[in-house]
Amino acid sequence: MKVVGELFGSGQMQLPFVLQSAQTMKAAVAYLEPFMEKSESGNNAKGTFVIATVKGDVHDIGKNLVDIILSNNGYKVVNLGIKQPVDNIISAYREHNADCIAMSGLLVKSTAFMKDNLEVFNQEGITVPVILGGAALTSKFVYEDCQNTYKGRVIYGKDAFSDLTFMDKLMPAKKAGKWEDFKGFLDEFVQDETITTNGQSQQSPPQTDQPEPDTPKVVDTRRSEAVAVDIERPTPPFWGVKVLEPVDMPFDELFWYLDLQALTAGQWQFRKPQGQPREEYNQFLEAKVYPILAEWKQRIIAENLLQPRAVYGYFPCQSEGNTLLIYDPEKIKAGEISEPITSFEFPRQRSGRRLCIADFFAPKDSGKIDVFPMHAVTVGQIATDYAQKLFAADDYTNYLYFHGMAVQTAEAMAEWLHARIRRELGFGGEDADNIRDILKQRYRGSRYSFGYPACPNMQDQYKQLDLLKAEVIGLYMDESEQLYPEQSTTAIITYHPAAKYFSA
Ligand code: B12
Repeated sequence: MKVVGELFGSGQMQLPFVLQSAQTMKAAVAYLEPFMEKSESGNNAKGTFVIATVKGDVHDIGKNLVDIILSNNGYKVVNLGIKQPVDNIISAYREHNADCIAMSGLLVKSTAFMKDNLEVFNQEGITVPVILGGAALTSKFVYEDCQNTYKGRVIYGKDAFSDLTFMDKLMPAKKAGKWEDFKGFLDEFVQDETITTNGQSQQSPPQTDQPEPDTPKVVDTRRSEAVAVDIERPTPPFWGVKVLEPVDMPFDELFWYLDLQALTAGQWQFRKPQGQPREEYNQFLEAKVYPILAEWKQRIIAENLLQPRAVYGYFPCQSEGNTLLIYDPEKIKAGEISEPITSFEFPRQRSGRRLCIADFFAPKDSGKIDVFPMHAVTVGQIATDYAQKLFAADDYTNYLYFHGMAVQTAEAMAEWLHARIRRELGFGGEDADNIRDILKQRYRGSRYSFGYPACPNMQDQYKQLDLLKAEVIGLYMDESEQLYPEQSTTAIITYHPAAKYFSA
């Protein structure tokens, strides 16, 4: 495993093969254990590591990969699971006398919980190093905000091997008296002075006690000139919502929309090693990776491992400044205009084209009623249940493969349904004829999801799910803004030709 780790670190071995080795190692150890002396099989771990996904967050693949790598490299890993309140983390730390605490989380909200937890660690007198990992974290946030909060040391867990690199350095340093909880590695202390002693980074902006000048915030609500108002507004095939069951969404159609790059390089982490010619990498994909994909597509269908369900709909709307007013679809059907039943407010870019999602729809003063399509898709609770089963059975490589298939099929469903909506609105003819270009948004309009830069307000998703009546397909958002089932995603859609991804 040490050699495997080194090969992975230097980019010569890819994650699925690392997991295969770990799996083999685990099986071998399980076989040998009955023949080993107690002391050998028991407490001779290199160190103890407590890991948890923080409160409100259900994502466990990142954390579980860390667990697999560390436990198969000789560490004792106490894996607490998902949605862990700080008290549980602290009790486990105390009970196991851990050398390090690790916290994982996928969502921006989780990063705030991580910071809160660090404050509690301070109050509780905990000083051991804390590793923070997960998609929404940045090293800047960890080494500035989090380090300024925590009195001990924090480490940014960029990938599942950062923890191993750190632990392999920490444990010998502790033994040699070259680690201090407040200072970190003593032999690096001098160079590292900028972010040590009091935990204050000198690279962070200087702290002042001056209060911010109290300037009222003026919200810019003027329409963007880059977005044409006088375009034809389509008529939807129906107003209100429609439910789609597995039979409406054949897998061969859904799989056509799979983003192969995101699946193979992103989820499965079959990345092109540095220096390898593209040609050679493509051959590797053809020979090794695509057969795995073909096998999983077949298994998912044959064993019914994903249960796609979706809900989508068309809502009457008009824009007013940065706000999109939503009208009652039932009233529109009856030819009546009512007061808005709800509204969404979107941020506007501060400079450049000053884009705002509201601008893509007919303004109220045009007198026209426009159409606001939305959807919500899921591959079902079975995706989480089956992934957990594979992890529990130490079937690590298949765990990674299946989890990747499940999340990317959820994404593919979102693409598929967006394409259906374009067709139903009469814009299907503008679609690119191949998936690569479709994924580059070579079609009319755009699909946005709450939580992404153009519409970051996750709270709006409660209203969206209400309008869609998403509970009909068992899809909901809990109080910590997590969608259930886990592998689900929602979208708001605009057909306006000027609509593409942007950051507001
Ligand atoms: C695939 C994906 C999805 C999939 C699957 C998500 C899932 N269940 O795993 C689907 C399509 C379902 C999805 C849905 C949504 N997503 Co999404 N998604 C992603 C994406 C592209 C990749 C996540 C992933 O699976 N990575 C692979 C795993 C293996 O990586 P990982 O968990 O990060 O773990 C690795 C490292 O982070 C690290 N690590 C993790 N933990 C730890 C801990 C330690 C100690 C260490 C050392 C290392 C470590 O090691 C791991 C291995 O390398 C990210 C963006 C990104 N590039 O990361 C957005 C992202 C997470 N999603 C985002 C959003 C907004 C959403 C939605 C809210 C969108 C919507 N409105 O529908 C929903 C929410 C779903 C829910 N259940 O609540 C945002 C979250 C930001 C936010 N605002 O909170 C992100 C960050 C995208 C963005 N805006 O940039 N998403």
